[in-house]
Amino acid sequence: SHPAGLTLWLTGLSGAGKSTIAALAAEQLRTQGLAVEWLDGDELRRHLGQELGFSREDRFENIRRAVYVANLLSRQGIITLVSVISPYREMRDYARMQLPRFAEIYVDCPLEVCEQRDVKGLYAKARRGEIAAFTGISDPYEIPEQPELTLLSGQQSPSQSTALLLEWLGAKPTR
Ligand code: GGZ
Repeated sequence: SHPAGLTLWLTGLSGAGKSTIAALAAEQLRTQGLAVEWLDGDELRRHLGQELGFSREDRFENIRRAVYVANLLSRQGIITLVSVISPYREMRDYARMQLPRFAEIYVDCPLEVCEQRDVKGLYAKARRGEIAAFTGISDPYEIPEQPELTLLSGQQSPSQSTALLLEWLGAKPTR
């Protein structure tokens, strides 16, 4: 089936590899001549959510905005990758309900691995109590119950995860 207008919703912990996989997938899909956009949590917050923090309410508002933009893109037939923690089932179900074509991709990396990698030093800060309500440490992450696809990013490289995502998409994997 053709992936036009599909929203690929990448959910998972901070440091699980959502952004890296989304970036690689976007690049490869573009190479195949497909129209692709990528909405990243960090970027969304910088441009459309400067006032938002990480309370449950603010996270929901962040997701609501992401869904709004993804919807506009989807209506134009654009494949949209969305990489946001989206820690609550309710918000992912909201996205699923709002978007015409939706796939929940669980970027599954054990907390211990994310914390060991700690690319941005956020886990260390969270452990020291310098970041309140940090997902996985002092704030919940509700594991997806029936994702369309799970990528085991704790035990495989970002390019392996991306290849599996593209294979699942039925797109011709490129290297
Ligand atoms: C979780 C936080 C927090 C807290 C800052 N909890 O890995 P990153 O650093 O670069 O991306 C994370 C990003 C999370 O934004 P999202 O928009 O994806 O979250 S949500 O879907 O819940 O709205 C992380 C950083 O912001 N960050 N403080 N307290 N992640």
